[in-house]
Amino acid sequence: MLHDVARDADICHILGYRRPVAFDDLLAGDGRVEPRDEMPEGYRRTLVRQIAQHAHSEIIGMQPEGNWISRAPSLRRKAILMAKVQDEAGHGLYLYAAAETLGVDRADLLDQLHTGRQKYSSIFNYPTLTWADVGAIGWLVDGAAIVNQVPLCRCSYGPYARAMVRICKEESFHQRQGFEILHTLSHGSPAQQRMAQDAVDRYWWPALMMFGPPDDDSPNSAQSMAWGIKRFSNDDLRQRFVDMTVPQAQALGLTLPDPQIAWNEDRGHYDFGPIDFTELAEVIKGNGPCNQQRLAHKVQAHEDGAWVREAASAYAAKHARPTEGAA
Ligand code: FAQ
Repeated sequence: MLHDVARDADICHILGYRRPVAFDDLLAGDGRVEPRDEMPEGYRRTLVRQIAQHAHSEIIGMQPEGNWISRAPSLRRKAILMAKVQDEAGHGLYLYAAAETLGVDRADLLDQLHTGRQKYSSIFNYPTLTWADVGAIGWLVDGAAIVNQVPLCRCSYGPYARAMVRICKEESFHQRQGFEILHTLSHGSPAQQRMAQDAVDRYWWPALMMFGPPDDDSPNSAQSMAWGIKRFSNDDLRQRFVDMTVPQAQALGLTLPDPQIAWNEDRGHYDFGPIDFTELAEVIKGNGPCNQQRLAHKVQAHEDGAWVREAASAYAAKHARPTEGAA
């Protein structure tokens, strides 16, 4: 019965109309909440917070890899990296559009990012020191992003869930290109092997922190899971990422910088060592190695792009369709 409610709701959405369905019934039937549905204010605010943070991450996340576009080791690598960085911009745009369906203004979200009132993912506050870091970001950071984001394709909020479907397909390509870069380096000269290992050594722990604080310390998780925004807890997703990544590291011939990683037959999972969550807290507070640089660069790019926004607005006004009754 509840599943019928959900299926009807989805069919109505596809046909472009929607019978009102009570919020609790939609959630109970695993249906999708759509922008015009009534929703609790806390649900709306939580979505705006998460989607905006996610959008900001995609946009700021262009910087560490963008840093290597001009220095990619071949034309092929350069073309692939440019396409990837462009994909991240696209992801940011889908996500800002999804946030706008909740009645917020994109300019306001950007202002909140630029003034430090909204967050972006901690991982983008680490520097990309060598070409191998581009591989490590693709393999580990996009790998972690996929594990976190595939369940978001089933998020209870329709526009966010639908945006995630395409984003996840693209992240999957990104993850493979990172793996391929590291595979090439780890099967190359001793210097290339060292470069690949060093990148993995530096990115492993920050990648694990991307999943957020431990469940006991995660103020938003319980409510977000009850609302069907998050489908799995931070720790469950982190474990899933470790389980997926350990065999891939073996295939690459690289070592993960954690001597405590070991298969636990009883749990059916890999054990791993303690994460230094004080580092995550410091990076979130703004004290990571690149926080200031990332934000300053973003603000500067926004200011430099003012003329583009003005030109686009002037063009739109000039070509606006006349409204009914206008001369
Ligand atoms: N960094 O109660 P929770 C990408 C904050 S992937 C910074 O557990 P929640 C792809 C959290 O906001 C990266 N802040 O929070 C790419 C909250 O603060 P608030 C982006 C963090 O929301 C690849 C507080 O700590 N992905 O961009 C972090 O339930 C390569 C308490 O935490 C997403 O955003 C962190 N790591 O769970 C692009 C995915 N962790 O707002 C370019 C969607 C926690 O209460 C290149 N988001 N915080 O003041 C999510 O799944 C969730 O928001 C979590 C956090 C899991 C990140």
